[in-house]
Amino acid sequence: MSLPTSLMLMGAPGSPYTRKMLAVLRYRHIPYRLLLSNSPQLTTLPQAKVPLLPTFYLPGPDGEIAAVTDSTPLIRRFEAAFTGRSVIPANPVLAFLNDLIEDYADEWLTKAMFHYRWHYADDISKGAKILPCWRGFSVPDEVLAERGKFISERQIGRLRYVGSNPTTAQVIEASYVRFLGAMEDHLRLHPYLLGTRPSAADFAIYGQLSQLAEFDPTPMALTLKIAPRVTAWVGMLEDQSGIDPDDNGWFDPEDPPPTLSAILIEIGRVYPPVMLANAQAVLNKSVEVVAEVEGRPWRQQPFPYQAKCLGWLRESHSRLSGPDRDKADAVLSGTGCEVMFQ
Ligand SMILES: N[C@@H](CCC(=O)N[C@@H](CS)C(=O)NCC(=O)O)C(=O)O
Repeated sequence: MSLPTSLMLMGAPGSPYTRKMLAVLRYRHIPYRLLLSNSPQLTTLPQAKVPLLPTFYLPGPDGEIAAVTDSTPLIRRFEAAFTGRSVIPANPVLAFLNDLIEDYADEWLTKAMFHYRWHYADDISKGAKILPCWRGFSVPDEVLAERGKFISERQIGRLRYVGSNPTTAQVIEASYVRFLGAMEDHLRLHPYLLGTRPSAADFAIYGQLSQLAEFDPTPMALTLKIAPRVTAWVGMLEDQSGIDPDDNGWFDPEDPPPTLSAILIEIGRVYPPVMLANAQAVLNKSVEVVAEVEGRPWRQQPFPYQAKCLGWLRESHSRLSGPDRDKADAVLSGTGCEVMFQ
């Protein structure tokens, strides 16, 4: 079933995955209509089985409108449905690296986003004031305050899902600081992660940073202090509609710039140990994921969805032809990421 020329989605400005998708749609020149969660139009639309932001309303094989979530497969679906201005590199090795970095952003960097928002008093206070407004602010102050209290208490209770706890807080924060350093170094020389044109990986990182660098006061101040280019980049990535991408605008995966390798090394320090231990815990039906990150203990509740993410990444790796897999393995060799594909 072909997609309508204008896409309808529900989302919110405070949702990193909504921001990821909106930026992709703008860059790709795909028209859309964004509904906030208090839109009356939602009463006529189906609900997703797992209600997540963003939710897209797309025709299924029978032509019926279905509620569809999950940004990563949606980006791939839109690649097939709308031509030009692709966010997936044509080169299969680079496309694999794009998958890996996109997943790191969606599944690891989001830990920093969630942690900073619901750990520090200033951030909790801003979240509790502003997030309920995006579901309607023309209500009495007491109603907004009540909704803010409800949201913040629920989200603080969910910190355990991303693994933010007294044992891991320092690991999450140190990894965010190192990521900022690596990203700043990269942006000093290159406008995007994988070349002179944006990829899905850029938009995934942008989505998380749209909150970390532009909304939550603690990581916002930190980002500006450590990585002013990153702050500027986030402002820019939001609307890439005027960029004219060049077919030759991707890096040669056989000769990645050292600053990209440094980003992969940072990814390799934190994301593989947790993804591997999580997949094992899900497989064994364990009650807890126990891992070690940067020599420190990591403990969190198992997260079945992230075990699937690891499976998809491994499929992306095994789909490569023999020679391309060798090239991808050469890029990953020594970064720490290779352990996920052995
Ligand atoms: N894997 C999903 C993740 C989406 C997601 O976790 N969205 C968050 C908001 S950013 C959400 O809806 N959480 C549940 C809630 O807020 O009730 C994607 O890539 O779209």
